[in-house]
Amino acid sequence: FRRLGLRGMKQRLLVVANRLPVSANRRGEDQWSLEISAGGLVSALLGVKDVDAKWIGWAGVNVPDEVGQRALTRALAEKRCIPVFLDEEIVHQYYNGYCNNILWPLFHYLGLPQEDRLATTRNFESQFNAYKRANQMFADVVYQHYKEGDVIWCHDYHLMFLPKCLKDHDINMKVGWFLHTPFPSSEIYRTLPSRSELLRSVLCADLVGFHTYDYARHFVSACTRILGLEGTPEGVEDQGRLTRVAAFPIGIDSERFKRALELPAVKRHITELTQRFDGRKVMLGVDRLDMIKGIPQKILAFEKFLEENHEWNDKVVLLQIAVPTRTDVPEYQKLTSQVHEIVGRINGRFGTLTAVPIHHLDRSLDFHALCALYAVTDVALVTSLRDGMNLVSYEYVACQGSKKGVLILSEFAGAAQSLGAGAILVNPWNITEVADSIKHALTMSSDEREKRHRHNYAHVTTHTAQDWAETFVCELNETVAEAQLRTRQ
Ligand code: ADQ
Repeated sequence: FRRLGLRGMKQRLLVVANRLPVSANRRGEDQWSLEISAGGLVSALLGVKDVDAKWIGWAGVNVPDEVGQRALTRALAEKRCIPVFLDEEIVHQYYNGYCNNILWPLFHYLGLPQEDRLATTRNFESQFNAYKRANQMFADVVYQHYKEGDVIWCHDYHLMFLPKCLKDHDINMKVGWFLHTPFPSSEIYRTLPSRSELLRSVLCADLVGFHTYDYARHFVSACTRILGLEGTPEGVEDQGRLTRVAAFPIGIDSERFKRALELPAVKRHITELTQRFDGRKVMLGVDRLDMIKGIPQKILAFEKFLEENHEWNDKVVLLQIAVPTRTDVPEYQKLTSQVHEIVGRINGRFGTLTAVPIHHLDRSLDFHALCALYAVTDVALVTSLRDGMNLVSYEYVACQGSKKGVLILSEFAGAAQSLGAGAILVNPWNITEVADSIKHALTMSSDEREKRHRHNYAHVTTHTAQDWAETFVCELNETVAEAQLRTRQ
């Protein structure tokens, strides 16, 4: 924390997110095994050093008994994590219901799931009440661990009600809230029945952050149009109190990826993969299996490319690695079947006895295998229909030291704002455009590849996760200090 002048005196930071960065598995009555879990926020905060940070969140398991809760709390303490225990009913209503069925699709411009539109409307109130109850449970755990001067950093759409709970408890708490998804246009946001209550709660924070300037602008417009408040270049003003609103684009710990490429295990993977795909160009997709990631659209675009460029049929392969998420939700189950069906059809159509054009894996890869894949592939295809930022695009660039692979990137990912000059930008809904971009990427001159890569590499290595977190926390401290000064004057 150079800029904070806090070297030697660590800033205490309470990071509050829906999920802790670990998966917990019960091995006995009072035995737990813990494993660090994949995900955007986890990857970003792993890169932050020099703060005394603790995580508060749900461990992702139902632990109804006190013996289990005490044992899990002890095990998590070693990883600097503090659990919030949520029972099955609240998880169903708050997490599956309000967060994943209502806020997630709405914030990504997907609307509500078609067939349960009416059911969702009917259940709305009970799910919103559960959401508020759950946020209050997170707040209760924060109160237990809070010390004066701590910075409390609330994350994401799961915890929009938390800033209000915290400030109602103690107005002097330093509270920041950051959204990892897009904040949609106010025309979309205003359809949400609980729109005003959520906005008012978020405005209780001292600092509100988004990945891009556009998301921040949408949020300020929502506050002016829905609440009638005044938007200023600094943020939103309500009766003399200013909530600072700004863009803080996230990054990755690029050094961690660069170091990994030097490890013998990763080098072994790279050699194996290079031999395995010798003579073929390799394209890569790495996504959570979520509708926002545009996986069916990406695969259809690849099919169109094969259809129109027969000379490439046995010279290119698409590796699509998709981590299953929210597997108990029917919409996601349908998406999985749809992807399998399209992949099967294309492999049947274009495959030969010895090779298939698409390798699709429904699973997570370990960090070493992922780095090796990023390093050996010629093209990365990131075709999200909407994405707050998209860290996969950053990770790919960080691992492309020598190959200078091409990034094809959706214009609807926040990353398009930072990597747009080096990537080929596409509208993921237009499969003809994506198919043409695949051809462009595969046939691009080495000079053009080098130039594009240089731009993106410079960005990814100088705008890191650590910078992101430092800037946010620094800005939060300054915002609070300025507000205190104004009150004294
Ligand atoms: P996510 O939607 O999870 O994050 P993303 O930013 O791409 O999306 O991060 C995914 C992370 O999971 C990456 O670090 C990636 O390496 C890892 N991952 C993905 N698939 C994997 C696989 N098959 N095997 C192993 N690891 C895998 C949310 C928002 C994003 C935003 C981030 C951070 O939706 O828009 O960029 O938070 O703010």
